[in-house]
Amino acid sequence: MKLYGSYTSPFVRHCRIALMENQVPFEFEPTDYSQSAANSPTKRVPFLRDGELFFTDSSAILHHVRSKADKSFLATPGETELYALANTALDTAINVVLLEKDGITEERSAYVARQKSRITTCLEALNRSDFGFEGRPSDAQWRVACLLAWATYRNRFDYGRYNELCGFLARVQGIAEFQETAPPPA
Ligand SMILES: N[C@@H](CCC(=O)N[C@@H](CS)C(=O)NCC(=O)O)C(=O)O
Repeated sequence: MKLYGSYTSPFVRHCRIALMENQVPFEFEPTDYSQSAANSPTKRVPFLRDGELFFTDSSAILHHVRSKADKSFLATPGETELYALANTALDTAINVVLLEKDGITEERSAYVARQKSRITTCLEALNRSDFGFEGRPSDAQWRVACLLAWATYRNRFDYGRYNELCGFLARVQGIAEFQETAPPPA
């Protein structure tokens, strides 16, 4: 099994965490923009090859990895909702970064302003969620952890006022797989 990605992508990080948690042996292939454009129809990372199987999105990869270990992926509608909220915030935040790199800021684009406001409302909703876990975080909780750690790493939105989120992240920081998949110093 080969996972293609970067050490800085939060989507890739979540997949690496799941592979480590479930002790699924895999090779990691560092993949840049031009390689992802050439090798995946989404032109994004992660993507994963497992024999004849090919997955082009972290959610499909996670589902595959959990299934291989006889574990469920997003077991309840509530977990799916939490995962979707975190995923929307993450996808939106990355979109804003990439547009800003091209000079398209909220001052120039009403849609970028809407995207930024979407991140805030998603964080508010996430902060009202339940972050209790025993043993291992769920995939929805892992996605939230990857989102928050990415925001810190890339110096993006400030979530310091969201106590539930901060408390949860502090607890997750102690887990070996989260520490081992931390992005390299910027
Ligand atoms: N929905 C995708 C999102 C993946 C994604 O946005 N990856 C970013 C890196 S963090 C990427 O490759 N972006 C390149 C681009 O947008 O062209 C997933 O869950 O795998």
